[in-house]
Amino acid sequence: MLNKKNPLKGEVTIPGDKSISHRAVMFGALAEGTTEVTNFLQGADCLSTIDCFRKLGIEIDNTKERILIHGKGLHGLKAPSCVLDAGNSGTTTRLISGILAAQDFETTLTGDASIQKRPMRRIMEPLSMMGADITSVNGNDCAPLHIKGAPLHGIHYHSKVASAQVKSAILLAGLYADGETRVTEPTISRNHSEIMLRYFGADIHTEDKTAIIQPNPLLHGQKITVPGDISSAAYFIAAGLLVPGSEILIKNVGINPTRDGILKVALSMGGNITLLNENYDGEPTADLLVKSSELHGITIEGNIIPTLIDELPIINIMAAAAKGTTVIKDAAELKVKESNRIDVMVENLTAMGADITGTDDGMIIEGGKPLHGAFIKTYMDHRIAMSFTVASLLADGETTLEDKELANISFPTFYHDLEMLQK
Ligand code: SPQ
Repeated sequence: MLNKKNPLKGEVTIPGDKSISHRAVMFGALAEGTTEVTNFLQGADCLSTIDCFRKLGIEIDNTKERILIHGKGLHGLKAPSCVLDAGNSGTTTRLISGILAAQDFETTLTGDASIQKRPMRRIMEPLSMMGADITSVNGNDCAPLHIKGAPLHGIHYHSKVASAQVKSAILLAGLYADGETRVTEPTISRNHSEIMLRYFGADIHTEDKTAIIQPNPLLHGQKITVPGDISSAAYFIAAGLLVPGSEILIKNVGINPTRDGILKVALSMGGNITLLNENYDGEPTADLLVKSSELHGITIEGNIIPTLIDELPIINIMAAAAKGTTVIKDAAELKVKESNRIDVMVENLTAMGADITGTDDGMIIEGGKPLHGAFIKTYMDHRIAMSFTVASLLADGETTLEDKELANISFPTFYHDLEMLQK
C-alpha cells in the first residue's frame, strides 16, 4: 500500500472515458460497417460490454491499440446462447436493456453481487411503458432481468432522476420505436449518448432538459477517439492539490460540461488548476495543470450534482483535508451506486479520524481533522478504493484497502500511474 507523502510531479495521460467507451461499443454494434475506437478504456466494466455484444453475435477485435467493432445494423443482433453478464457495470446493464427490449429474441441479463442490488425499476418502468416485456427474475426490481423483445412505441418520459443511464436506455429503445421518443430530466445528466448517436447518424436533438430521438435511422460505423476520463483524472486532481509540493500535468482529459463539476468545485475550494490546450472539436478536452493548494470547504448542491456524481467520494476526501465545512446536498443518488456511497464514505472517513455526518441526500464534513491510517472496507466499489488510496497519502500510519484490485473496473493503471507521479 502506498503510504508516502512524496509530492506528485510530472505528466500523466489517463485512460479513456468509461461512459464514452461503453457507448462506442454499443452504438458501433448497431451501426452498419466497422467502427474503430482508439484510447478505449480496457477496464473490466467496458470489457463486460464487449463480452455481451460478442455473445449477441457482434465480431469485435480488441488489439489494445484499437477496437474494431463490426456492426451489423439495428436489426443484426443474434439471440445469445447463454446469460449475458454485465459484471459490475450499471451502464452495461441499463443501456443494453433498452436495446434488448426491442429484439426478436429473449435474453437474461445479470451481473455481480453489487449489480444484483442496484435498482432496475427506473429502466423497467419506462421501457414497459414503451411496450417492453422486462421482468426481474427474483421479483426484487434488480438483476437478473429477463427481457423478451417486443414492438415498442415512442413515449415522452419525464424521469424523476437525472440519470444518463435511464435516459440512454430509453433513447436506445427509441431507435426501434414506432414514433418519436422524448426523455425529460429534472436536471441534465451526462450527454455522451446524444453526442455520439448524432455522430453515428441518428436523428436526435435536445430542447432544454429534453432529448428527442426519431426511430429507425441508418447508423454508420465511425472512427472514435475516446478522451481521457475526467472521473479517473479526479483522483490525480485531488492528490495534486492535497499533497504539498505537487505539480502535475494531466493530459487530454474530457471536459464535457455535463461532466466537469469536479473542476468547478476544485476551483471554488481554492484549487490551483489551469486548463491548457483546450479543444472543442467533438467531445471537448484539455490538459489540466494542477498545483498543490490550501483548500477550503464549500456547499455543493443543485444542478451541479449530476456533473460530478461519480467524483463525490474523492470530493469527500478533499473536503476532509480542507479548512472549514463542506456541505453536500441533493445527492441521494449516491445511495444506489456500486455501494451506498454516503454510508461507505461516512464509515471509512470516520475510521480515518475525519469528522463527517451522513444526511438523507449527502454529507456534512468538518474539514481539517488529522487523518490516520485505517482498514478501508471497499464494498465492491472501485471509486471507494481509489478515493481512499488518495486519502492514505495524507494520513499518518498505514492504510489498508480490503480490495485494491477494484481499480481495474475503471482505471487499470491507477496504482502504477500514481507511483510514477511520486517517483
Ligand atoms: O456503470 P456504473 O456502474 O453505474 O458506474 C458509475 C461509476 O461510478 O463509475 C456509477 F456508479 O458511473 C455511472 C454514473 O454514475 C456511469 C453513467 C453512464 O455512463 O451513463 C452514468 C451515471 O449513472 P446514472 O445512474 O446517474 O445514470
